Amino acid sequence: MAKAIEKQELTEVSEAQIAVHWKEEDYYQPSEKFKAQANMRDARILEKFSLERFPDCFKEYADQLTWFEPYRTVLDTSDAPFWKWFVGGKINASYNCVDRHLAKYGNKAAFIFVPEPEKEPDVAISYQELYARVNELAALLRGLGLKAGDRVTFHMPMVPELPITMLACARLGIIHSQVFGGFSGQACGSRIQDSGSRVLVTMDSYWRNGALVDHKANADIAVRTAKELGQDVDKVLVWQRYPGKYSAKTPMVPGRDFFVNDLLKEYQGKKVEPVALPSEGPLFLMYSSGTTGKPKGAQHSIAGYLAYVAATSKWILDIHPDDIYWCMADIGWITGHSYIVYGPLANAATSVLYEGVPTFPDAGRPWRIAERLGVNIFHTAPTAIRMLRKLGPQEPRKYNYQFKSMTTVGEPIEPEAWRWYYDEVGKREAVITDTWWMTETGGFLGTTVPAIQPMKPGSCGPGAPGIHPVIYDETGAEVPKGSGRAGNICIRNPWPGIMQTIWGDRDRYVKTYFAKYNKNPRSKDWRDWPFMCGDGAVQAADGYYRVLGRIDDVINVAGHRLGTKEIESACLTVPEVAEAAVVPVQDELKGRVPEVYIAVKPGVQPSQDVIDRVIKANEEVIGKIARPKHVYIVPDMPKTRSGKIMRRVLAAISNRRDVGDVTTLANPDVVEQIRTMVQGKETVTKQGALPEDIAKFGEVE
Ligand code: 6R9
Repeated sequence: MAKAIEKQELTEVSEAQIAVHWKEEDYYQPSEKFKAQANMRDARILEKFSLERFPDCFKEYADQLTWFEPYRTVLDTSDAPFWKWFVGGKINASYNCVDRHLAKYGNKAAFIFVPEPEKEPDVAISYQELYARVNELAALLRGLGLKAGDRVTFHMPMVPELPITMLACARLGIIHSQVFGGFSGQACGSRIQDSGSRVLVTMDSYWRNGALVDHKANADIAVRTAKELGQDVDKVLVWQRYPGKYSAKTPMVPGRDFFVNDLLKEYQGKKVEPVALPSEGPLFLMYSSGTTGKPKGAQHSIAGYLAYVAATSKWILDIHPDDIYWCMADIGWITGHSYIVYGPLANAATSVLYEGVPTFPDAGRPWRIAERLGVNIFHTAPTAIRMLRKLGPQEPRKYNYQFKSMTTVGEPIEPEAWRWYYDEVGKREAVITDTWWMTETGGFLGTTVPAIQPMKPGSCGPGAPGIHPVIYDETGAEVPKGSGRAGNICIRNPWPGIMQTIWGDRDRYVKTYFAKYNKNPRSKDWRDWPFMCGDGAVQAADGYYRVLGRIDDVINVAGHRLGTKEIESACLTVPEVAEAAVVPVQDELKGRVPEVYIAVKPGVQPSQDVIDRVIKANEEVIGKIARPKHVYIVPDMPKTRSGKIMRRVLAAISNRRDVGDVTTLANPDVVEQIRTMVQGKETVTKQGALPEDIAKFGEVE
């Protein structure tokens, strides 16, 4: 019986795989003006980075950095698939992002901090000042006994103290782990535990949508959660949003909590030599959602990572030292690490750091900032583009700024939103790079090289230089380009920015990213280890990829990955809940949002109170970002005869689609009950196939 069901599910998969049709979009060419000034104008770059030249082609990336000792081996594959890049070298990321720029760019702004309240002035931090502040903080951290290889967790908002703390850690080889400031204290606590951090760095408060948030409260929850999980935190270092003043209501815990600004008094003017660290030493951890509820810490290296983000910042984002570059992401996500801090700073750029919400106090805010600061490179996510378009479609016209280059990242962008970005925001002059990549990959995988390859709305483009994607079907056969068929996009070769491992879990690393398409687990040849990205994609005849979304149980909400297992276990913390299933729902602004189905325990009456507590549980365990759009209490979950919840059926219902054939389920009747509950008595089924990521949802276990 189980066999029959499996077979049926398999047939459905392949049908869904074929059902990807979209109109071919026209190309857009970069302007002559852009081409004339671009960092990368040499069309031979693609040939230079062909597979035949791999891995030596990446020497050019290593050349972007200043080395204390040169490396000996470009790529060491002896512990496949745990790749080691630029082995034998000694290097320091803080030195490469700060010290080496002092002679030429000391007085130039490294960061321009824009506070959310519009009446607060911008704060420019020169490379010289950044150097002083990073050194003092490194001295402080060293004074606390921290050293290379220790982990420190941050739960910081978007303020200059965040990159300063990152660079101070990097100076000493301390592995930083920044948890997105909008995540809850509990989410932070579980990441503290996983990384084994004994120190938490936070800030008392920050501005968000017009309110000063008491953020210190989250630190107390984080420390408590970590302790419950078995990890003690000895010290909480608290930055002050307004130095010298405490802006939170939550009391400081004596002996545990310290104001960084107080401690720093002892370290004024102190200098710390950047430690010469091995290339493959870890630089940071970035936690990301996967198919299980357990946090997954992507471990990134010093040299490979930094070389990769430095080179891609230069050639893809086209950052020159005299550009004013603004990436409106949060440093708490990989985009911010790579393309607000490390990549731009390695290129001696001026990087704008905005504290708040893009639409605060109105949809003209980003364009006012761009005009005032002379921003000429702009980088954001489709969600922000959609939001700004909806609230102020003509706002950009009112402001006198001019971008030369723009980027979109984080989720697929629909051609219509792309065109608004191009016409209105970029004023038909700026090039757009649609950069497709993920936490695990450190930097871009799919993108055009903007002066060389034309843009195509909705497609990220081909592989970035030296990145050789391939699409495999479920059986491991290559899906030919131009076939219109979707499959699992993988990268044939390693690249310097790839994560080193999942922190503390080598097996999970191999299983998650390689096991499916690796045929020989003992092989030391990189050709045997294609990297499975976790996305579905199609490749057009011209070689451009269109990324369809996640193929695993990860929901991409406004460009941020949320694990369904994490959401489901948050729901289960409400004692009345017996079972929970979460599915992605298409959303006009955020791309996807989670919708939750719960079954209550016997004897419990379904009530609004239970629903409210489920919503609250999600906000507490994960953060407001995980707030479900709806919570439905259902009489029973649709299940296979082996007892597996059919999330795909729920996803179809939530997305107003036909549920298909459910006769093989253990309880087919419940499907119609749930459908009526959600869609109403009349069938309101939408036309058209479900997007691939939703159609396939729930098939990976
Ligand atoms: C950088 C980042 C990764 C997931 C990824 C994919 C989606 C990212 C995209 C895109 C289509 C793009 N994604 N960029 N989808 N086009 N340009 O976002 O990292 O937070 O780990 O998310 O985001 O599904 O797998 P991360």
